[in-house]
Amino acid sequence: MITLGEYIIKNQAEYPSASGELSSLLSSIRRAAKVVNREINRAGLVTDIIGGSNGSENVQGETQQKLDVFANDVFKAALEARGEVCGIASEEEDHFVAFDDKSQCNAKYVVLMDPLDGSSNIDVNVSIGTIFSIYRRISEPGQPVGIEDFLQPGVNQVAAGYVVYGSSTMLVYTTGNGVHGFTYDPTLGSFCLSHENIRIPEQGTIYSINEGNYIKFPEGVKKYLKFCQEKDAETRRPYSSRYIGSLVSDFHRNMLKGGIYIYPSGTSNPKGKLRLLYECNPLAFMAEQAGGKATDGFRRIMEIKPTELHQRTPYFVGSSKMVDKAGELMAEYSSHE
Ligand code: AHM
Ligand code: MG
Repeated sequence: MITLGEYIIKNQAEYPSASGELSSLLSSIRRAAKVVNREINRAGLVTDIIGGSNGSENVQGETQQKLDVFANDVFKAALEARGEVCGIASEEEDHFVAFDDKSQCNAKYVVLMDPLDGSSNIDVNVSIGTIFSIYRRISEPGQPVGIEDFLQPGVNQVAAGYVVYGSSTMLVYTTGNGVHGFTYDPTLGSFCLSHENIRIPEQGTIYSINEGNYIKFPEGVKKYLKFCQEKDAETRRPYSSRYIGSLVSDFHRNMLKGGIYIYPSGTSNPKGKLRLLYECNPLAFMAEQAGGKATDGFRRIMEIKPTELHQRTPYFVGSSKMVDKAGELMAEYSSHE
Protein backbone atom coordinates (compact mmCIF):
# COMPACT_ATOMS: atom_id res chain seq x y z
CA MET A 1 0.00 0.00 0.00
CA ILE A 2 1.29 3.46 -0.91
CA THR A 3 0.32 6.47 1.15
CA LEU A 4 -0.12 9.94 -0.28
CA GLY A 5 2.99 11.11 1.56
CA GLU A 6 5.05 8.32 -0.01
CA TYR A 7 3.54 8.96 -3.44
CA ILE A 8 4.42 12.65 -3.31
CA ILE A 9 8.02 11.83 -2.33
CA LYS A 10 8.31 9.10 -4.99
CA ASN A 11 7.10 11.48 -7.72
CA GLN A 12 9.40 14.22 -6.59
CA ALA A 13 12.35 11.84 -6.88
CA GLU A 14 11.47 11.43 -10.57
CA TYR A 15 12.13 15.17 -11.06
CA PRO A 16 15.60 15.66 -9.62
CA SER A 17 15.62 19.33 -10.56
CA ALA A 18 12.43 20.01 -8.60
CA SER A 19 12.97 21.91 -5.39
CA GLY A 20 10.40 19.94 -3.39
CA GLU A 21 8.32 23.03 -2.65
CA LEU A 22 5.26 21.78 -4.52
CA SER A 23 5.53 18.45 -2.70
CA SER A 24 5.70 20.27 0.58
CA LEU A 25 2.70 22.40 -0.38
CA LEU A 26 0.65 19.28 -1.21
CA SER A 27 1.63 17.84 2.17
CA SER A 28 0.20 20.95 3.85
CA ILE A 29 -3.09 20.41 2.00
CA ARG A 30 -3.12 16.75 3.01
CA ARG A 31 -2.64 17.67 6.66
CA ALA A 32 -5.38 20.35 6.62
CA ALA A 33 -7.75 17.89 4.91
CA LYS A 34 -7.33 15.45 7.81
CA VAL A 35 -8.23 18.13 10.35
CA VAL A 36 -11.29 19.27 8.38
CA ASN A 37 -12.33 15.65 7.85
CA ARG A 38 -12.25 15.05 11.60
CA GLU A 39 -14.48 18.04 12.30
CA ILE A 40 -16.94 17.16 9.52
CA ASN A 41 -17.33 13.69 10.99
CA ARG A 42 -18.31 15.25 14.31
CA ALA A 43 -20.61 17.90 12.84
CA GLY A 44 -23.83 15.98 13.49
CA LEU A 45 -22.89 15.39 17.14
CA VAL A 46 -21.99 18.92 18.10
CA THR A 47 -24.24 21.03 15.88
CA ASP A 48 -24.22 23.99 18.23
CA ILE A 49 -20.44 24.27 18.05
CA ILE A 50 -19.45 23.33 14.53
CA GLY A 51 -22.56 22.56 12.50
CA GLY A 52 -25.11 25.07 11.20
CA SER A 53 -24.95 28.65 10.09
CA ASN A 54 -22.37 31.10 11.34
CA GLY A 55 -24.85 33.98 11.19
CA SER A 56 -22.60 35.85 8.75
CA GLU A 57 -22.40 36.15 4.99
CA ASN A 58 -19.44 35.89 2.64
CA VAL A 59 -18.60 38.47 -0.03
CA GLN A 60 -21.11 36.90 -2.40
CA GLY A 61 -23.98 37.31 0.08
CA GLU A 62 -24.20 33.60 0.93
CA THR A 63 -24.73 32.43 4.47
CA GLN A 64 -21.51 31.07 5.88
CA GLN A 65 -21.69 27.81 7.75
CA LYS A 66 -19.53 27.47 10.84
CA LEU A 67 -17.59 24.73 9.13
CA ASP A 68 -16.96 26.97 6.07
CA VAL A 69 -15.15 29.40 8.31
CA PHE A 70 -13.38 26.64 10.21
CA ALA A 71 -12.18 24.94 7.00
CA ASN A 72 -11.02 28.27 5.59
CA ASP A 73 -8.99 28.97 8.73
CA VAL A 74 -7.45 25.48 8.79
CA PHE A 75 -6.37 25.51 5.12
CA LYS A 76 -5.14 29.08 5.34
CA ALA A 77 -3.05 28.36 8.44
CA ALA A 78 -1.63 25.15 6.92
CA LEU A 79 -0.65 26.95 3.72
CA GLU A 80 0.90 29.85 5.58
CA ALA A 81 2.85 27.67 8.00
CA ARG A 82 5.56 26.28 5.73
CA GLY A 83 6.63 29.11 3.49
CA GLU A 84 5.98 27.76 -0.04
CA VAL A 85 2.90 29.92 -0.58
CA CYS A 86 3.01 33.71 -0.85
CA GLY A 87 -0.75 34.21 -0.75
CA ILE A 88 -4.16 32.64 -1.07
CA ALA A 89 -7.60 33.50 -2.43
CA SER A 90 -10.68 31.78 -1.10
CA GLU A 91 -14.42 31.72 -1.61
CA GLU A 92 -14.65 32.77 2.04
CA GLU A 93 -12.34 35.80 1.78
CA ASP A 94 -13.39 39.08 0.15
CA HIS A 95 -9.87 39.80 -1.13
CA PHE A 96 -6.76 37.74 -1.66
CA VAL A 97 -4.64 37.25 1.46
CA ALA A 98 -0.93 38.00 1.19
CA PHE A 99 1.38 36.07 3.48
CA ASP A 100 3.75 38.95 3.89
CA ASP A 101 6.25 37.42 6.22
CA LYS A 102 9.65 38.27 4.68
CA SER A 103 10.55 34.70 3.78
CA GLN A 104 7.17 34.24 2.10
CA CYS A 105 7.72 37.24 -0.15
CA ASN A 106 10.10 34.87 -1.93
CA ALA A 107 7.66 31.98 -2.07
CA LYS A 108 6.76 30.73 -5.55
CA TYR A 109 3.15 29.66 -5.31
CA VAL A 110 -0.34 31.05 -4.85
CA VAL A 111 -3.30 28.86 -3.93
CA LEU A 112 -6.96 29.50 -4.77
CA MET A 113 -9.51 27.43 -2.91
CA ASP A 114 -13.06 26.73 -1.99
CA PRO A 115 -12.42 25.37 1.50
CA LEU A 116 -15.82 23.72 1.87
CA ASP A 117 -17.95 23.49 -1.23
CA GLY A 118 -21.58 22.44 -0.98
CA SER A 119 -21.58 23.25 2.72
CA SER A 120 -25.35 23.72 2.88
CA ASN A 121 -25.37 19.90 2.71
CA ILE A 122 -23.52 19.46 6.02
CA ASP A 123 -26.61 19.58 8.19
CA VAL A 124 -28.24 16.75 6.24
CA ASN A 125 -25.19 14.48 6.18
CA VAL A 126 -24.53 14.74 2.44
CA SER A 127 -21.01 14.69 0.96
CA ILE A 128 -19.15 17.96 0.63
CA GLY A 129 -15.69 18.88 -0.62
CA THR A 130 -12.64 21.11 -0.67
CA ILE A 131 -11.32 22.34 -4.04
CA PHE A 132 -7.84 23.79 -4.60
CA SER A 133 -5.88 25.25 -7.48
CA ILE A 134 -2.14 26.05 -7.45
CA TYR A 135 -0.27 28.54 -9.66
CA ARG A 136 3.25 29.79 -9.87
CA ARG A 137 3.19 33.53 -9.10
CA ILE A 138 3.89 35.84 -12.02
CA SER A 139 5.09 38.80 -9.96
CA GLU A 140 8.75 38.92 -9.01
CA PRO A 141 9.64 36.93 -5.88
CA GLY A 142 10.62 39.32 -3.13
CA GLN A 143 7.77 41.68 -4.07
CA PRO A 144 4.41 41.54 -2.29
CA VAL A 145 2.02 39.19 -4.07
CA GLY A 146 -0.52 41.04 -6.27
CA ILE A 147 -3.94 40.49 -7.82
CA GLU A 148 -2.27 39.55 -11.16
CA ASP A 149 -0.85 36.45 -9.46
CA PHE A 150 -4.40 35.23 -8.84
CA LEU A 151 -6.06 36.31 -12.10
CA GLN A 152 -4.29 33.74 -14.26
CA PRO A 153 -6.05 31.54 -16.82
CA GLY A 154 -6.54 27.91 -15.80
CA VAL A 155 -3.99 26.69 -18.36
CA ASN A 156 -1.31 28.10 -16.03
CA GLN A 157 -2.25 25.79 -13.15
CA VAL A 158 0.62 23.64 -11.88
CA ALA A 159 -1.58 21.46 -9.70
CA ALA A 160 -5.21 21.15 -8.66
CA GLY A 161 -7.34 18.79 -6.70
CA TYR A 162 -10.18 18.19 -4.32
CA VAL A 163 -11.05 16.38 -1.16
CA VAL A 164 -14.44 14.69 -1.06
CA TYR A 165 -15.76 14.07 2.44
CA GLY A 166 -18.16 11.25 1.62
CA SER A 167 -18.89 7.70 2.70
CA SER A 168 -15.11 7.55 2.48
CA THR A 169 -12.93 10.63 2.40
CA MET A 170 -10.73 10.92 -0.67
CA LEU A 171 -8.08 13.32 -1.86
CA VAL A 172 -7.78 13.42 -5.65
CA TYR A 173 -5.22 15.61 -7.42
CA THR A 174 -3.20 16.27 -10.54
CA THR A 175 0.13 17.93 -11.14
CA GLY A 176 -0.38 17.68 -14.90
CA ASN A 177 0.64 14.05 -15.02
CA GLY A 178 -2.68 12.21 -14.74
CA VAL A 179 -5.23 12.23 -11.94
CA HIS A 180 -4.64 10.13 -8.84
CA GLY A 181 -6.99 9.37 -5.96
CA PHE A 182 -6.21 8.47 -2.35
CA THR A 183 -8.74 7.12 0.13
CA TYR A 184 -8.42 8.02 3.80
CA ASP A 185 -7.96 5.12 6.18
CA PRO A 186 -9.02 6.50 9.56
CA THR A 187 -7.44 3.57 11.40
CA LEU A 188 -4.02 4.51 9.98
CA GLY A 189 -4.63 8.25 9.72
CA SER A 190 -3.31 8.08 6.13
CA PHE A 191 -4.55 8.72 2.61
CA CYS A 192 -3.78 5.50 0.66
CA LEU A 193 -3.45 5.24 -3.12
CA SER A 194 -6.71 3.68 -4.33
CA HIS A 195 -7.31 5.17 -7.81
CA GLU A 196 -4.14 5.64 -9.85
CA ASN A 197 -4.45 7.37 -13.22
CA ILE A 198 -8.22 7.91 -13.30
CA ARG A 199 -9.73 8.12 -16.81
CA ILE A 200 -13.20 9.57 -17.50
CA PRO A 201 -15.13 7.35 -19.93
CA GLU A 202 -15.46 9.43 -23.11
CA GLN A 203 -19.18 8.69 -23.21
CA GLY A 204 -21.18 8.26 -20.00
CA THR A 205 -24.83 7.76 -19.13
CA ILE A 206 -25.32 10.31 -16.33
CA TYR A 207 -26.33 13.97 -16.56
CA SER A 208 -26.24 16.24 -13.52
CA ILE A 209 -28.04 19.57 -13.47
CA ASN A 210 -30.47 21.38 -11.18
CA GLU A 211 -33.53 20.85 -13.39
CA GLY A 212 -35.67 22.93 -11.06
CA ASN A 213 -34.22 25.93 -12.90
CA TYR A 214 -35.29 24.54 -16.32
CA ILE A 215 -37.47 27.47 -17.30
CA LYS A 216 -34.50 29.85 -16.94
CA PHE A 217 -32.03 27.76 -18.95
CA PRO A 218 -30.65 28.83 -22.34
CA GLU A 219 -32.34 27.11 -25.29
CA GLY A 220 -29.18 25.07 -26.05
CA VAL A 221 -29.30 23.49 -22.57
CA LYS A 222 -33.03 22.74 -22.89
CA LYS A 223 -32.32 20.99 -26.20
CA TYR A 224 -29.48 19.01 -24.61
CA LEU A 225 -31.73 17.88 -21.75
CA LYS A 226 -34.27 16.67 -24.30
CA PHE A 227 -31.45 14.79 -26.07
CA CYS A 228 -30.46 13.14 -22.72
CA GLN A 229 -34.05 11.99 -22.17
CA GLU A 230 -34.71 10.55 -25.63
CA LYS A 231 -34.40 6.84 -26.38
CA ASP A 232 -31.39 5.72 -28.43
CA ALA A 233 -29.73 2.32 -28.09
CA GLU A 234 -26.38 3.31 -29.58
CA THR A 235 -25.70 6.12 -27.08
CA ARG A 236 -27.50 4.22 -24.27
CA ARG A 237 -30.11 6.94 -23.88
CA PRO A 238 -32.14 7.90 -21.98
CA TYR A 239 -29.39 8.82 -19.55
CA SER A 240 -29.82 8.76 -15.77
CA SER A 241 -30.27 12.03 -13.93
CA ARG A 242 -28.12 12.31 -10.77
CA TYR A 243 -27.72 15.57 -8.88
CA ILE A 244 -26.35 15.75 -5.36
CA GLY A 245 -26.06 19.54 -5.34
CA SER A 246 -22.50 19.23 -4.12
CA LEU A 247 -20.15 19.95 -7.02
CA VAL A 248 -17.20 17.86 -5.86
CA SER A 249 -19.41 14.82 -5.27
CA ASP A 250 -21.25 15.18 -8.58
CA PHE A 251 -17.94 15.70 -10.41
CA HIS A 252 -16.25 12.78 -8.63
CA ARG A 253 -19.05 10.36 -9.49
CA ASN A 254 -19.14 11.49 -13.12
CA MET A 255 -15.37 11.23 -13.44
CA LEU A 256 -15.40 7.63 -12.25
CA LYS A 257 -18.56 6.50 -14.05
CA GLY A 258 -18.78 8.85 -17.04
CA GLY A 259 -21.22 11.72 -17.22
CA ILE A 260 -21.72 15.44 -17.61
CA TYR A 261 -22.26 18.12 -14.97
CA ILE A 262 -23.87 21.38 -16.10
CA TYR A 263 -24.44 24.64 -14.21
CA PRO A 264 -25.62 26.94 -17.00
CA SER A 265 -26.43 30.61 -17.05
CA GLY A 266 -29.98 31.44 -16.05
CA THR A 267 -32.15 34.51 -15.82
CA SER A 268 -31.33 35.02 -12.12
CA ASN A 269 -27.65 33.98 -12.56
CA PRO A 270 -26.70 35.39 -15.98
CA LYS A 271 -23.12 34.12 -15.55
CA GLY A 272 -24.09 30.88 -13.83
CA LYS A 273 -23.42 30.22 -10.15
CA LEU A 274 -20.03 28.59 -10.01
CA ARG A 275 -16.80 30.49 -9.56
CA LEU A 276 -14.20 30.29 -12.32
CA LEU A 277 -11.04 30.49 -10.26
CA TYR A 278 -11.51 28.09 -7.38
CA GLU A 279 -14.36 25.82 -8.52
CA CYS A 280 -14.37 25.55 -12.33
CA ASN A 281 -10.67 25.83 -13.27
CA PRO A 282 -9.32 23.20 -10.86
CA LEU A 283 -12.00 20.68 -11.84
CA ALA A 284 -11.46 21.55 -15.51
CA PHE A 285 -7.75 20.76 -15.13
CA MET A 286 -8.61 17.44 -13.49
CA ALA A 287 -11.24 16.62 -16.13
CA GLU A 288 -8.78 17.27 -18.97
CA GLN A 289 -6.03 15.31 -17.26
CA ALA A 290 -8.47 12.39 -16.99
CA GLY A 291 -9.41 12.64 -20.70
CA GLY A 292 -12.56 14.76 -20.27
CA LYS A 293 -13.49 18.33 -21.16
CA ALA A 294 -14.73 21.54 -19.53
CA THR A 295 -16.33 24.51 -21.27
CA ASP A 296 -18.64 27.43 -20.57
CA GLY A 297 -20.87 26.05 -23.32
CA PHE A 298 -18.76 27.72 -26.02
CA ARG A 299 -15.09 27.96 -25.02
CA ARG A 300 -12.59 25.99 -23.07
CA ILE A 301 -12.83 26.98 -19.39
CA MET A 302 -9.06 26.98 -18.83
CA GLU A 303 -8.48 29.57 -21.57
CA ILE A 304 -10.78 32.21 -20.05
CA LYS A 305 -8.77 35.21 -18.88
CA PRO A 306 -10.14 36.07 -15.44
CA THR A 307 -10.93 39.66 -14.56
CA GLU A 308 -12.21 39.24 -10.99
CA LEU A 309 -11.40 36.98 -8.06
CA HIS A 310 -14.98 35.82 -7.52
CA GLN A 311 -15.96 35.74 -11.21
CA ARG A 312 -18.70 33.27 -12.15
CA THR A 313 -19.08 31.25 -15.30
CA PRO A 314 -21.53 28.80 -16.83
CA TYR A 315 -19.99 25.32 -16.57
CA PHE A 316 -20.16 22.12 -18.61
CA VAL A 317 -17.73 19.42 -17.46
CA GLY A 318 -17.25 15.69 -17.81
CA SER A 319 -17.08 13.02 -20.52
CA SER A 320 -15.69 14.50 -23.73
CA LYS A 321 -18.40 13.31 -26.11
CA MET A 322 -21.15 14.56 -23.80
CA VAL A 323 -19.55 18.00 -23.39
CA ASP A 324 -19.08 18.15 -27.18
CA LYS A 325 -22.73 17.31 -27.81
CA ALA A 326 -23.92 19.95 -25.32
CA GLY A 327 -21.55 22.44 -27.04
CA GLU A 328 -23.01 21.63 -30.46
CA LEU A 329 -26.53 22.37 -29.24
CA MET A 330 -25.38 25.54 -27.46
CA ALA A 331 -23.78 26.75 -30.70
CA GLU A 332 -26.94 25.96 -32.64
CA TYR A 333 -29.59 27.33 -30.25
CA SER A 334 -27.96 29.81 -27.85
CA SER A 335 -25.91 32.90 -28.36
CA HIS A 336 -22.67 33.65 -26.66
CA GLU A 337 -22.60 37.19 -25.27
P1 AHM B 1 -21.26 26.94 -2.57
O1 AHM B 1 -19.86 27.22 -3.05
O2 AHM B 1 -21.91 28.14 -1.97
O3 AHM B 1 -21.32 25.72 -1.69
O4 AHM B 1 -22.13 26.67 -3.90
C1 AHM B 1 -21.68 25.75 -4.85
C2 AHM B 1 -22.61 24.58 -4.89
C3 AHM B 1 -22.06 23.43 -5.65
O5 AHM B 1 -21.41 22.52 -4.82
C4 AHM B 1 -23.30 22.82 -6.22
O6 AHM B 1 -23.04 22.07 -7.36
C5 AHM B 1 -24.16 23.99 -6.49
O7 AHM B 1 -23.77 24.99 -5.57
C6 AHM B 1 -25.59 23.70 -6.27
O8 AHM B 1 -26.35 24.82 -6.56
P2 AHM B 1 -27.93 24.72 -6.72
O9 AHM B 1 -28.46 24.48 -5.34
O10 AHM B 1 -28.32 26.04 -7.27
O11 AHM B 1 -28.23 23.59 -7.65
MG1 MG C 1 -18.30 26.61 -3.52
